[in-house]
Amino acid sequence: MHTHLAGRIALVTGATAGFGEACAETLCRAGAQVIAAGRRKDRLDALAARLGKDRIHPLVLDVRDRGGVEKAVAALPPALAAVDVLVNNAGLALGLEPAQRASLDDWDTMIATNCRGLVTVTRAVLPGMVARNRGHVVNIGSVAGSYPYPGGNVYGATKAFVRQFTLNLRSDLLGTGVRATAIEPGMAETEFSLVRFAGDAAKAAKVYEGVKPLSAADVAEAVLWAVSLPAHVNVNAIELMPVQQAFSPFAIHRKT
Ligand code: NDP
Ligand code: 8X3
Repeated sequence: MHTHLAGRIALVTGATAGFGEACAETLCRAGAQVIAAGRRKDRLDALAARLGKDRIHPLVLDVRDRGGVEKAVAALPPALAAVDVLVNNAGLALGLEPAQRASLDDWDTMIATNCRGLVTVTRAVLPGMVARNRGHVVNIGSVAGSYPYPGGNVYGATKAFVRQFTLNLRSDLLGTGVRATAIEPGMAETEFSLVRFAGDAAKAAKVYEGVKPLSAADVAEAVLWAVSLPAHVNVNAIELMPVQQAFSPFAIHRKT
């Protein structure tokens, strides 16, 4: 166990699974106190039981609930209120249908979670960071925010939002000691595909067939690196992919 984050407080959203859970564990093992947020209380409690109730503070939170987020951040115990690292990770993809067939409800949920939820938590935590002149906002984007693919429509667009919001944060935070980083992973095996395909485990497993995808721990390692650099260094963005993933050529539809 390293201890270089000792004394630092991290708030991780979506800490009940995948990247968020791995980030909570990695930051905790590096010495931080972690506020682990998510909707599934049983999983947060299990995380606290595993890593230590004095190290992990479970926070049941739906990032789409603006009032709930504002109240929860304002009500953090004084010892945990000065958040140093915010990992805005909560998010999801729903469906892989072309835009003309996709569900508008799914689109709404992705926008509400990946965009509105992310800015709501950021807006609640940021004033304290600026007042203390220290802090780091780490936003989990995706390669889907930079490269289009069929069926990526609104999901990819929400992640492009995450990338641009992160860069715009950098502009607004200039002159403060507060940092902002976008982490943009490619294919990673978590519960992501299970959620995308509404619990269809066979369809989700197919996504990773014959591939060694990124793991949640790989992504957490990138987050740890970015937040561990000296205070004068800002990593704007990290894009990472499995070696077995790359880019398609332009798609051309030819008339026959
Ligand atoms: P998982 O499905 O494994 O984890 C998603 C997490 O987000 C869960 O902890 C879930 O918690 C939480 N979450 C979802 N909706 C809400 C909400 N309304 N309020 C609070 N928490 C919520 O997926 P990943 O770990 O893969 O995904 C994490 C992030 O990484 C997402 O933003 C995703 O878009 C992004 N990403 C994923 C990639 C991949 O290939 N896996 C690649 C690139 C980016 P709960 O349900 O308990 O609330
Ligand atoms: C998750 C990766 O390629 O399924 O953001 O969109 S991808």
